[in-house]
Amino acid sequence: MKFTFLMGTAGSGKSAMTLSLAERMQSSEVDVATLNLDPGVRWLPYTPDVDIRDFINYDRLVDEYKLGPNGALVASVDAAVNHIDEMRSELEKLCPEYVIVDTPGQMELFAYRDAGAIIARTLSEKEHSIIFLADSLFLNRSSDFVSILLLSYSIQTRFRAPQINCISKVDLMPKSLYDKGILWTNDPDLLLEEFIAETPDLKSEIARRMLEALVDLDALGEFIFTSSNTGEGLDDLYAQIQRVHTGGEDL
Ligand SMILES: Nc1nc2c(ncn2[C@@H]2O[C@H](COP(=O)(O)OP(=O)(O)OP(=O)(O)O)[C@@H](O)[C@H]2O)c(=O)[nH]1
Ligand SMILES: [Mg+2]
Repeated sequence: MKFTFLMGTAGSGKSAMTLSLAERMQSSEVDVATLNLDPGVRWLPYTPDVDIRDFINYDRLVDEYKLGPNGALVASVDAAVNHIDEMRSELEKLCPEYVIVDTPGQMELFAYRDAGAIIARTLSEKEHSIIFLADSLFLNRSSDFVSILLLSYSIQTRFRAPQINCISKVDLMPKSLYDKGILWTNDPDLLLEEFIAETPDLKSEIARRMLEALVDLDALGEFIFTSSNTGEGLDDLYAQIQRVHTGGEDL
């Protein structure tokens, strides 16, 4: 079983992508299972094959420990570590080739707490990749996009797994924004030029060094433009998943 974890900012389209990516892979006769790791979610656009909500009762944690919504999510994700074996054995019964994992809306709960990396590593027995979704609205300003690159790189440092970066919801982008996004993701010099022009208060030398470091760290290259609504980019995304899991890269 190979695991790919969908991560991204709140509302970036992780759950919608879980469904559309699973359907895309199934259409190529690939055996795929879905796993929901969001304990607090009320509604999902797909029916997960394995669901953290069957093991953790978010509402009970709220009532029993008088927790607020984020406190209960923190407690839920930490508690999920105790159910890794059960979730793995549920998945093993299905014996899929790939497991697509939907993660909690509040990305920092999963990404920046130890529990997230422990779950990813242990559940997958280290056969995991990350799909990082950046909402297309972050292409409106160069400074927004640079912030997203920093966020994407911070996920790489936390999980140390092969990572595929995607822009999500590209069907919502006007053509001019789409074209600009393609230029930025392919030409760091152009992005730097606009970033410096937009942020004259930042010292341009520091901005240049920051972007250069991101480029050297491979944080910029290869953003796949995707839409769960139209299916754009899903062929590329599937090809990348196959490449990172079978192409001999370190997992
Ligand atoms: N137009 C468009 N809307 C999308 C797309 N993907 C998701 N959405 C919409 O964006 C909203 C959020 O999508 P979700 O899939 O719930 O996003 P999420 O990242 O799972 O959200 P949280 O788990 O709450 O953080 C929903 O209204 C979706 O219908 C897309 O490709 N195109
Ligand atoms: Mg979701």
